[in-house]
Amino acid sequence: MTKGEIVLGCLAPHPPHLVYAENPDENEPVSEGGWETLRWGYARLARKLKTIEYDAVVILTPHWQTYIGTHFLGCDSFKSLSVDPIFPNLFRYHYNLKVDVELSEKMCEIAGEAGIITKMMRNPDFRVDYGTITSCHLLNPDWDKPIVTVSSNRNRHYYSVEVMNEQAQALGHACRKAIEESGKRVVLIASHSLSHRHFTTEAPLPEDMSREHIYNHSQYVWDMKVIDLMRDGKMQEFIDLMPEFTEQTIAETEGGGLTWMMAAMGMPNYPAEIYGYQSVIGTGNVVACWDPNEVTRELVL
Ligand code: 2X7
Ligand code: FE2
Repeated sequence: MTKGEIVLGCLAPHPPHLVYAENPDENEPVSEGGWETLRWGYARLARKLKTIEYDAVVILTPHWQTYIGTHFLGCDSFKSLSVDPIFPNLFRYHYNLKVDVELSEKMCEIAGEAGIITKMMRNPDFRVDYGTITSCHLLNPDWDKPIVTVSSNRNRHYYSVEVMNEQAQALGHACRKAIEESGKRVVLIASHSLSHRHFTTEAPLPEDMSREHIYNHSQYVWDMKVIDLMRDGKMQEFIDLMPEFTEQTIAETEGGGLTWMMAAMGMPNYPAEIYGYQSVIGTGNVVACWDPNEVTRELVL
């Protein structure tokens, strides 16, 4: 069997606002648009994804939070209505997704062998989190590839960002080994924003773009600093700065997604492709990807 590989890694933020703004058939609420800089960036990355051959998507999301170990989706499919607990006015999405259980089990097994506490989620009525649904919808609205969701263990809350950063790297190494042994071509997704201070009141019309702006200037400066590190291929430096960045901007990196993905990809030292940056209710969001293939890697923005 040929060795499996990670063919792309995407940093894909999941504000439900972006799906709401797209008005897909699956989502009940209707909008007048909004957040185009991010949505158009996503559309461009989704087009790139269509040109890549891959078997499955593996996504780590901070909205599936587990307190004992790391969990992996473990049923062939999940179908339900996902209602965002904070924004039910924006996100009531009918999903029906397929899971690559074989790959999921392999990651669970190899992470377990590495000493990580793991569990397969075998409840067919489990409600898949909106981070998975939003990032996967925006990157592949056709939903024609199986996915695996990996939960976010709450190391950051039990211990510290430093412990999260170490544990997420161990999980990344285990997932890479599992992917290689699986023989599959896999796209990874880290589903989260950067800086994460957000508004506490909603504009009367959520998509009123005259009300949208970053929460404060220091959040913006931090976001630009870490995006520059991505552009410059300095991901080890970013991961080393992760505790400081995460503490100071209350960043959603706290769930471990980016650290996990970078470790799985061998800590890229080549430039990330940047597709767009914009705030959503004050949070900082970048759509970016790491393409290990030099031939297809582009300078996008
Ligand atoms: O979960 C989110 C998020 N991460 C960012 C912005 C808005 C809402 O939900
Ligand atoms: Fe979130």
